Amino acid sequence: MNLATLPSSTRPWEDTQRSPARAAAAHSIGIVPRLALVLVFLAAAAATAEAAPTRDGRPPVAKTQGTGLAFEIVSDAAMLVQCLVGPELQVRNATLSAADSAAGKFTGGVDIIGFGGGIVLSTGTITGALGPNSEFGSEGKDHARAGDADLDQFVDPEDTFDACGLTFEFFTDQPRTITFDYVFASEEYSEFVGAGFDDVLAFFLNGNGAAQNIARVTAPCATVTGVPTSVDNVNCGNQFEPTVPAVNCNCYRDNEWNFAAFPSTPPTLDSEMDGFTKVFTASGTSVAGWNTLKIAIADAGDGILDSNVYIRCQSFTVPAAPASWGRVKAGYR
Ligand SMILES: [Ca+2]
Ligand SMILES: [Ca+2]
Ligand SMILES: [Ca+2]
Ligand SMILES: [Ca+2]
Repeated sequence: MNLATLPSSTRPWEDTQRSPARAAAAHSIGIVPRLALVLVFLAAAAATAEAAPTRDGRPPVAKTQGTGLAFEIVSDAAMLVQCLVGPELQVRNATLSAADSAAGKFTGGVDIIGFGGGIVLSTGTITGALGPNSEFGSEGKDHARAGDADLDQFVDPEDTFDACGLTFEFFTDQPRTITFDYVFASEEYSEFVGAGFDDVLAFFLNGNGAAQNIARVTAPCATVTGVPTSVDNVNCGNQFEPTVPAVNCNCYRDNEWNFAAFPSTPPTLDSEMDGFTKVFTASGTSVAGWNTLKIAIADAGDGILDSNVYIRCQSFTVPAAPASWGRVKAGYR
């Protein structure tokens, strides 16, 4: 099947203009047509490359904890926060809003995530990222959970789904620069780049507006820095639609099946996730006293094709503060 022959109504990636009209057109196809779109991709892959992965008629791929990534589901918000900030920083009032399998800790990430260990929040299940990459469009897990009102502003007029959020307060004696390291990954890569299904990540520091979101594309990206971190803002284009321009490609690590080759060639990172950002450092300025940080991620437009955020444990630091505040333990580098 030639994807270029599909009617335009099933080719939301056709419209490459980053405009509300494009987003509306893409979102308007809804979840059922979108599932059909995934099946179209799979059918096309099967027709053009026998070695390509398919969900139909293919034996399950064994995925084992610990051969690469290893995950531990954690539902205790305070435990997640302590992993993130370490013992020196004062924290309180940690809360977690997540599906049962959507939050936890990981190890073994040096060659995959970009750092050894940390916490992970997912719009699906955290173990869904275990390798190898068996599908270029794994549906992941639709928890049929609500989204997050604070994240909805980024996908207006559509909604978010399967939101996963960790919120806590931390203390600084005076306004301080706070930083932490993270990686965003998604199964939306690359076939839904520019298609309007831009899963949402935000780190809200002391507020819930767009200006308080410090989950942004930062150095070493050379093209568009400072924009919110998302599929559409960090990618090397859309493999199935060459007219979709790459954005911040130098900060993207592709892990997608390559259908330009015949037979298709598998990705190299030992994870189901089809694409990752490089390691970014979130940065913001605190206020004197107690501060609130809300870490949140959600599916956009529907609940499938999950995204994850990985945050390096012990990386939450206050660089100008006394040396005893915040430090990166060697095991999490
Ligand atoms: Ca994909
Ligand atoms: Ca989901
Ligand atoms: Ca995949
Ligand atoms: Ca999604």
